[in-house]
Amino acid sequence: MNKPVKSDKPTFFPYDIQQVIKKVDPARLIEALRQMLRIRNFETRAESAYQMGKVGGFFHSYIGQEAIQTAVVEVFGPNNWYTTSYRCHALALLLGATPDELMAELYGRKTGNAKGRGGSMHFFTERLLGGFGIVSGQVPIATGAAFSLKYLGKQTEVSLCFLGDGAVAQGSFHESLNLAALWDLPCVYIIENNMWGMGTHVEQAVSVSRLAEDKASSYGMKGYTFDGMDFFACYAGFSHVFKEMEINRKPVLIEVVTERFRGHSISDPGLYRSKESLKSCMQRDPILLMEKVLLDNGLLDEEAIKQMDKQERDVMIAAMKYAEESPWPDPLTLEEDVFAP
Ligand SMILES: Cc1ncc(C[n+]2csc(CCOP(=O)(O)OP(=O)(O)O)c2C)c(N)n1
Repeated sequence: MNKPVKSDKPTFFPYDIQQVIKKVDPARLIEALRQMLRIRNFETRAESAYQMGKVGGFFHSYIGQEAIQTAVVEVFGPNNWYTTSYRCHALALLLGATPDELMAELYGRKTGNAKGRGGSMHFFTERLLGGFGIVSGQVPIATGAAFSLKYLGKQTEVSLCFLGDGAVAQGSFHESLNLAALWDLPCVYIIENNMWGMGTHVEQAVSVSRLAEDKASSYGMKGYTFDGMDFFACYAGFSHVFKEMEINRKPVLIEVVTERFRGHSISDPGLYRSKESLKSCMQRDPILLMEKVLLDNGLLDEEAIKQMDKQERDVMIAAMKYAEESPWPDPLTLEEDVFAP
């Protein structure tokens, strides 16, 4: 088999941490760290519930990628339309779903976010149109949301679509981006490139190495690359995109380079990558990087961080108790809210 022809390395969007610190209210930065700790603690406790046999079905952790969606929601705010893949726990938390309802959903209970019918891959909120199990299934949905916004003349809202590197090779990705560019739809496509689509490395699945920069130009869109391990890089990059979209309302394609610290799903032992390479990615843990910046700039001290982490851990332990004590759905309701064409 011929080796794919690779283009140049991506050009990371330039940013200055001090500029972000100067611009953003310190309380917002501290809140962003809290959100990242909330996501990490939710994932960690939910994993343990899974291991105890309390949770069934699929389970895809967002650990390692926390900085990205935290920065996006911080910059764009909750009053937009969001879609993502099955790796959807973090986005639901960021858009206001409570740990109680999400944990109860994982436990399959009546009080769950989707009444116990969706499980880990299908969280929703008023503005999260869903986590989607089909790779790239969310991309046409997000494009449709952007079409609706344009059709309805909603000038201040955009559609934001998260997808994995594996989705870039899908036909629906191509069709969606082509239409979005052709019709000037206000959609932000965000590829979270965590290097792996299950056990397949991105270099074996996609023929170019600059997922946004190379692909975007083929649709006549702008494309950017951000460092997904650094909240400040994401904040600066997405702020730039936000400002551009306010003016031109055109679609844009972004690659955020990141790493997942877990297997593809909870049942994946990750034998396709070495322990050493995983260990070296984990040295750039987005939470530790963010904590260091806040500490170095005197915005928080070690004790405050420890307290925050403990508070979030306690919230998740309480959520597990809530889920455990919640009723199961009544089997008589099995066919309710189920739509099959
Ligand atoms: C259309 C389709 N093909 C295959 C699968 C099986 N599958 C589930 S996840 C996955 C890998 C996707 O990787 P990526 O898009 O990089 O997202 P990540 O899991 O890394 O977040 C595959 C092939 C699927 N769910 N849908």
